Amino acid sequence: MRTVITRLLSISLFMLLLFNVCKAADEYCIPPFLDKWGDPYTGIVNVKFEGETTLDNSTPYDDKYKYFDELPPVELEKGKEYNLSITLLNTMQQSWAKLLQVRVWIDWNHDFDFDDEGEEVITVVEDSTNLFFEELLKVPEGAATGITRMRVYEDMVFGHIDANPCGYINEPKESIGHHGNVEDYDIKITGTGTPQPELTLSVDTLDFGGVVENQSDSLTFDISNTGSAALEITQISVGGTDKDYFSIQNINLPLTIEPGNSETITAIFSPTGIGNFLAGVGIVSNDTGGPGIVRLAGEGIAEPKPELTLSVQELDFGEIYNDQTKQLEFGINNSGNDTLMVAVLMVKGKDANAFSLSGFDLPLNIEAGDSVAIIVEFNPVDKGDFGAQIIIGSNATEEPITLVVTGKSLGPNSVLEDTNILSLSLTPNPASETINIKYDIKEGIYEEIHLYIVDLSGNKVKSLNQTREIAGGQNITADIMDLPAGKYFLIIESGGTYNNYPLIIVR
Ligand SMILES: [Ca+2]
Ligand SMILES: [Ca+2]
Repeated sequence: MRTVITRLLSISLFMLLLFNVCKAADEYCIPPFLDKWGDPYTGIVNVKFEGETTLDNSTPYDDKYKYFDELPPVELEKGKEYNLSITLLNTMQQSWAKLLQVRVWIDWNHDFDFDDEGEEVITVVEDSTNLFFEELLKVPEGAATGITRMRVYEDMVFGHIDANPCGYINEPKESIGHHGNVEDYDIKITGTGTPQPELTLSVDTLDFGGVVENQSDSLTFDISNTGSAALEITQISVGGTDKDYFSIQNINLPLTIEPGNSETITAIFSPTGIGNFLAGVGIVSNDTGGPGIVRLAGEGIAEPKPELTLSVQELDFGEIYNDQTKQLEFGINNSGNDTLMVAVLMVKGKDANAFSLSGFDLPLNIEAGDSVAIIVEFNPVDKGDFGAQIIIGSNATEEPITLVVTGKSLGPNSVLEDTNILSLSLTPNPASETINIKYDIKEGIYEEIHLYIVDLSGNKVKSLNQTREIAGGQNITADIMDLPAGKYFLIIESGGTYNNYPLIIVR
């Protein structure tokens, strides 16, 4: 491991050295003059730069490329303006040969090239027969202090494409200025520049996330002045497609922020609809870098509320006997987007005692999208029709809602009117395969007992037993598979009296 680290370290050091060597070797490109191409028909005969010190250099027109490093550098102060003039000579008399082009580059950031923004300070191309050019040049506030380079270029227009500082664009092998002249000068940049304000924002985007429709939320951001002069803010405004959903808390303008200080701005999102909304805050100031912009994003969402729905419109238990119970279920569903809280769940009405509810505790909380099954039991104590209402009180509705429950009792499963029979039970009922009949006969009865099944029209559909029984308990099991589903009566006949017992057959 140590070896690897040492090797890595060595490589790093080597790269660092190489980098420094390369850096030390940095110098400006020399325009690739090809002497065999053309004669210097035109050229620069004077360059005058009136800086804090003045350059006034007269030269032959035909000196092609020359770096005048023996001359003292022209001193320029950051932020100031200076006049630069160039005088040319053209030995050609033909009209086509009189058109001249001039470019001047200054390596303001001193990175040994002339390619950075603002470094081509003079551009005159194609339409000039002038032999004298001058321009007032402003030294950028951000220029690097120290010695740097200016390159002055001149050539005939005709037959030559646009130049760059190191050759012709797209044709690097062609000599730059091969009917003209290129001159390099040293420039010395001094000064601290004019203090400038600089607007810096604490965020690019304020994302409000979800805000309930017709409610508001606010977020803040800071405008800081990271420059060296007072920042004057003249306008803060909201723009963009959804600007109506956003606003800025009132602030007095113009607003001055001293260097190093900041101001907190409050943005407000007030969705009056549902959906995603985008806008932006634009901040206009004396920072020349353009307005500051903070993007605004937010989503209008529906107000959270529970919504109660029932799985059934009503509950009908149908028909059962008194000594039976029957259970049915219904579901309470929450189809809303907030928790449903059921505080009241009870049976009311004249027959409330015949019904009971189970399967829950109160208060019953049902999360959004969930449902709970409620068990309702019907246990009638008398023959007849029963009706009641299940009352459901919750935070979903102003008034409790009701669910109607009904059921019918066919009466006791075994009631004996025949004085010869003490008791009878018929199970199961409803039945599907077999029925079991138990009955007791009084002491001293010698009548024949007939048991049979009739349909609703009174037709005998099945005979079960016909015997003269002795007193005591009797037990008959009968197959009813051959009878279709429906309502029947079990008839027990004894001594000329008949008793009917409802029988329901289900399939
Ligand atoms: Ca010259
Ligand atoms: Ca540069």
